[in-house]
Amino acid sequence: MNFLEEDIQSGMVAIVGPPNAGKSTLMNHLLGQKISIVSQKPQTTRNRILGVVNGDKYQIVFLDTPGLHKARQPLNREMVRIAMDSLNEVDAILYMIDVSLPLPPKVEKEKQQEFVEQMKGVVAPVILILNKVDLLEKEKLLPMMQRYHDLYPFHGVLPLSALTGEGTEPVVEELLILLPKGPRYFPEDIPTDASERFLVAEIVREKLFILTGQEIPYSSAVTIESFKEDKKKQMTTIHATIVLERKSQKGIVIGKGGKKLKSIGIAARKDIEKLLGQKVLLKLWVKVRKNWATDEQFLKELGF
Ligand SMILES: Nc1nc2c(ncn2[C@@H]2O[C@H](COP(=O)(O)OP(=O)(O)OP(=O)(O)O)[C@@H](O)[C@H]2O)c(=O)[nH]1
Ligand SMILES: [Mg+2]
Repeated sequence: MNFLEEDIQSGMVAIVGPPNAGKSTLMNHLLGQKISIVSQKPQTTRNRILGVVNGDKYQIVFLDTPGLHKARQPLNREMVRIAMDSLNEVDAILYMIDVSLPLPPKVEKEKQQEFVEQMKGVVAPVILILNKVDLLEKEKLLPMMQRYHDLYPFHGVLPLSALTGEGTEPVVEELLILLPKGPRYFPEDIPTDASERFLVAEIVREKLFILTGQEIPYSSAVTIESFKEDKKKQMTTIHATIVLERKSQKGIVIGKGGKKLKSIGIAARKDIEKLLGQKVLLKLWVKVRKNWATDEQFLKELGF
């Protein structure tokens, strides 16, 4: 080991919490780049997304996870399992909740009890993140912090806004109190372990979450059929398939005269070009695979 690396702290940190709390937004903010997809709809993140943050004397490997919820379908159960498993694989946990919506005391109590259930047997220290304080009346914050403080032996309670960045500096500071000494797990120029193919499929899925409504985002998956870089032309040609559960959904995703699919493709291509740093030709297909979300073989192909 390089002697300069002797004093390095490094460790893994899971970001967990209910769907839509802002977990992916926070990870992207801490990374300073967009790795994890974000939308206004719950259950956007389906896999464990790894993001590496490097400082002069530290490396923090964040695990963004799917939202914890009461899951019935096999896909959702997998999502929750991934999030719950991460709790036992890490050196510290950021448990994040959205505090922008006032909850009736009874509902808040129920959610707190769920939290205590989820933390049973967890040994890693937990920092509670109260997110979206940009939307919260300031005088509500202190009593809320107190109510959570009494709930669990948190290492700390941090109110912040993952969206504006307000209050996020102490996150890394607090984590550095908790993380062990150790070498960097990842080279400093590698922000994630996810493949470009996976990230591209995620970008297309994000546009489906943003641009389609009803059940479509939850009935769709995205697979990459081919990914070819032309080094001379500095251009990548990507063929991706949007997989839907039912025939009736195909028309909705394609839209009148192909308009919807076109807007999904344009929005996705822009982000993919940013990711790959070159021109992209993106071809999208729409396919029906009945009940893919309960098809174990297909779920495996999606990385579950
Ligand atoms: N106003 C405000 N909005 C936020 C903040 N953080 C996240 N959001 C928004 O909340 C929504 C959900 O954010 P995500 O980062 O996708 O939430 P998530 O916890 O990863 O959600 P899942 O992956 O579905 O579990 C998006 O519309 C974000 O822009 C915040 O601090 N303030
Ligand atoms: Mg997410």
